[in-house]
Amino acid sequence: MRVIRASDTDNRTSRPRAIAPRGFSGAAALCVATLAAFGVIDTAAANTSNGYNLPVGVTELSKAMYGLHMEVFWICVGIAVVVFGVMIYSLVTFRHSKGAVPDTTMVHSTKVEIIWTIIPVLILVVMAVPAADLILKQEDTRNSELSIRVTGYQWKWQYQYMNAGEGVDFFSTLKSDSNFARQLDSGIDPNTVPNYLLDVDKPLVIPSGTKVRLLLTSMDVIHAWWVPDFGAKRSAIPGFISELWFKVEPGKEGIYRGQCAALCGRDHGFMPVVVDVRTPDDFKKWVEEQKAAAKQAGPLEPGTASGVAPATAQVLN
Ligand SMILES: [Cu+2]
Repeated sequence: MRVIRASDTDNRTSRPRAIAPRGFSGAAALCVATLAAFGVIDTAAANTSNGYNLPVGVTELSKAMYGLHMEVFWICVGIAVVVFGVMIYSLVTFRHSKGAVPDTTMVHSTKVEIIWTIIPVLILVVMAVPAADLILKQEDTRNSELSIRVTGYQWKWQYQYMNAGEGVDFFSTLKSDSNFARQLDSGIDPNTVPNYLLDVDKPLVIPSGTKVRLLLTSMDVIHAWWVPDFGAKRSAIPGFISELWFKVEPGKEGIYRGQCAALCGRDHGFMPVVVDVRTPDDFKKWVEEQKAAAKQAGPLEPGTASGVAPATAQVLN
């Protein structure tokens, strides 16, 4: 049985996509991961994670998160090298077959206990200070230039613009080609569907170089809005409004993809997030187009979002 929602219209943008190709071969991905881990290549331009590490992303926050993550990673590597180094050296050098005799003088040593307490505390402090600083930065939604209310539904997103985009209001649902291919016995090979389950009929459009604040809530169950390349992930909880902000660097315009990150029911895997980042001028034009289209469509019934057909479903056998 196939269900086609009336809002499943094809709204494919002809703009170039910044996403890395899917179906990356294992060896190539491993090379990229290795090179990226050592900072030899800049994976930020590729839009997605290489599958082995966090994506560097395209926002100030995502880059700071990546930096902190790598800092902690290298501290862990350092600890592992020291601990395993001492362990392996001791096992080899002082092995029984070489006539080693257990040292009975170090059964208890206050000096050693103080040292092995202070060193881990210092390491934790070294990691906690930048982590706390970054958390505070993440929560600081002051001076945002564009606010958008994001409401999660089973299983789609609604975007309602404020500030410069006031009046723009639409739903974003799984794109029809993915929706057809996902149906049981559809006969469609998902590998032939571009951006399978990661594409929508109408993406969220935002300007680059602008501090965008999302006000997240939900109309039914807990959802989570997540775009890895923005370093942005937050729960959308019914009855609550949570905030999230990001600022995409100028020059990083393109399509960015994410998913609902909270298990929100049967079709949890079918409510992707797609963000189309445009230059501020292109964004202004887009807002004007949306407003003109809404005007042309005439007054809306209360509670209906503009730019979207009524949420009726047509059932095909
Ligand atoms: Cu969800």
